[in-house]
Amino acid sequence: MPQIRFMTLSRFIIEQEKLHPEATGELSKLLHDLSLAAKVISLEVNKAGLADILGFTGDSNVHGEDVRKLDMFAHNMMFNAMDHGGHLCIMASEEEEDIIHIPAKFKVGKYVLLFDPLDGSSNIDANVSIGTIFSIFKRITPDGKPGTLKDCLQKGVRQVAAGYIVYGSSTIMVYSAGHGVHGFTLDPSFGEFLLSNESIRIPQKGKIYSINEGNYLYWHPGLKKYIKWLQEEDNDSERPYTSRYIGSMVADIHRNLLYGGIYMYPADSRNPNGKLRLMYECNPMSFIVEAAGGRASNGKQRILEIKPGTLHQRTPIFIGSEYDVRMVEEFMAKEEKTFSPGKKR
Ligand code: AHM
Ligand code: MG
Repeated sequence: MPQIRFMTLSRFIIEQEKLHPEATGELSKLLHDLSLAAKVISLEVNKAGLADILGFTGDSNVHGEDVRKLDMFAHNMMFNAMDHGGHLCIMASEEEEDIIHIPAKFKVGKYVLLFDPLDGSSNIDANVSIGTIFSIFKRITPDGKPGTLKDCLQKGVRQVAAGYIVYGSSTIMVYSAGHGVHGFTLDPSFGEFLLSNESIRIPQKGKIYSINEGNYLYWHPGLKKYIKWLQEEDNDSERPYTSRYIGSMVADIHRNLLYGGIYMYPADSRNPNGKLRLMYECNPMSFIVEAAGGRASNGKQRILEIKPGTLHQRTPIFIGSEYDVRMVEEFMAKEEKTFSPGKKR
């Protein structure tokens, strides 16, 4: 009889923990709680077309964007699943302006959680893949007390774990706690995440580029040249590349992680810092992609080395296969003097 591999996320996390005798098990429990939140959000996303949940709440979030009902549902679900475990001292969410304290009735722990509850939410109503992203740090303020903003504003390189959940044709959770990147697919029939992609490695070079080309006019001249170069024919460097852009960062990066390629959300002459948020989107995705052997930068500097100044700050991002990210950095470096981001032309 063929061997059936029945590795649930919970079992995998416990087995990983055994490899690190110094581990207290707190991070494992935290990841487990996150997977519970993911299951509930997944259920809700999947029935979105049926329930009276599509559309806007009528409010705006801290970025002045309309909040959709599912965004708020996911935000509340994450908070409710994570507030009482005793592992966290503070949280922050893309949907909330300030840091989120652990209610006084619950114990505080040594970890810090930042999350984007539902990324790519402009796609919700069209049934396109969306995702949840999370980033975990250890606190830097003294144990036993409520966490502070200082705990949240750490460089990405200090993350101890990060991950994302894609709600697509199936629901997949991908995480790394620094030892490899692993993917688990949710079996909807019995509600368990099962190991589907062990030790994911991103190809060193890809054939896919993902960027919103509608912004071409406003780009850095080096970026314009790079994209044109990708579209030229050259057998040795396997060009032209293929363009794939869902407009949902988690789904675009998940695909490129598996197949190889580059995802870009650059600065441009209208948006000097690009669009995506360092703490909720860029740091965790960069942690995952680097752990899988890839590269992530803002064009000049490693994303994980950026010192955050504010919770909701944005950064340009170039992320994916090592070779591809290096190439775009080179193209932009050559044209550096001719571009002033934020300056209208
Ligand atoms: P969101 O956090 O408001 O959902 O925005 C983030 C999303 C990313 O998932 C996606 O890659 C990007 O915005 C798409 O932006 P654009 O429509 O400008 O291409
Ligand atoms: Mg987002």
